[in-house]
This record gives sequence, structure tokens and C-alpha cells, in this order.
Amino acid sequence: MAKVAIMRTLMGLVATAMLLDLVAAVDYTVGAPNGGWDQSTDLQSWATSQTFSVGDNIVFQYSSTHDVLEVSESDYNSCATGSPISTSRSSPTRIALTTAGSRYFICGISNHCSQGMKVQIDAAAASSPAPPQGTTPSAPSPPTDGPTGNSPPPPVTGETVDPPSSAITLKMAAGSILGFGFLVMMLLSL
Ligand SMILES: [Cu+2]
Repeated sequence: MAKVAIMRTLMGLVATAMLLDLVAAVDYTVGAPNGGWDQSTDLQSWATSQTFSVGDNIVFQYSSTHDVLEVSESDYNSCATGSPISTSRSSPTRIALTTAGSRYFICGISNHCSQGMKVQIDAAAASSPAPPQGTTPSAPSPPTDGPTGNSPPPPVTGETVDPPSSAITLKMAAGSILGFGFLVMMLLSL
């Protein structure tokens, strides 16, 4: 009996975690969809067109002729590559935005940074899920008696806004696999 209760609790927890993961986190592929981590993409315009929040991830995808250095603001401004906070040379590089604030990334190869291969990421505090105007998920009204003919069609409330990056599907897949693996491990240990 206890096992069944534990299993149900675990399954509920895993399902909840997967759901929260799906709703909350967004992967932003740098420069996507029309560009990338290279010298020909207007990376600053890309960054300012996005809204990054704590919990999101920044994903750099690049060829072997580039790398990713996280640097200080002053090193970012001067394209100084001598003392990076971190260095990554194997694409894809995935950066988790764990705190609010600004982070600075440059390419450390040759003079790519001064050619524009740099991006500032401003992460906002994780926003509470305040729905935009007009989509307030109010309680569904009770069904009317028969077809009155003048009630508007119900709004589609289950529709999610497409994230700016298509990488959310990868995130969902990874979360599902992790959640399922966790569940199996817990069941085996019982
Ligand atoms: Cu480069």
C-alpha cells in the first residue's frame, strides 16, 4: 500500500516538474532564426529583440572557427580576451541564466569580437505568470441552455505563444527524458 502511495506521489512530482519545465524555461539560440554566432549576424539587435528571464538558457551554436568567452563588462567593451570568466570551444555552448542581470559574451578567435561577434544578455528576474491583457484565464462560464446563437466562440486559452527560438522542443525532450529516468530509478529502488 505504501508503495502505491509513494509511486503515485513520485509520478505526480515528475509530471509537475516536467510541466513547470515546459512552461518556464526557454532556450534561446543566439542569432536564431536568421543568423547565428558568427561575424555576419547583428547580434546586438538580436539580443535586444528578445526578452530573457532567469531560468532561460542561451545556446551558442558555431563552427570550429569560433569559440565563446564569457567576460567582464570592461573586457566586453574592449574585446579583451586575456582573462575570460569562462571559455567554451565545443558547440553547442549552453549558458543557464541563473540570476538576473547582464552577462557578456565574445568570440575569442582572431579579431572576431571587434568585427561584431559579441553579445550582451540581460536577464530579467523570473516573472510571475501575469497573463497579457485580453487573455485572462477567467473561470469558464456555465454552459448556456441550448444554442442561443449570440454567444461568441470561447477564446482559445490553451494556446501557447511561440517562443522566439525553436529550441524549446529540445528542452522539452530533455526534460521528459530526465523526468522519466528519474521515475524509473525511483521505482527500481523501492
Ligand atoms: Cu569567432
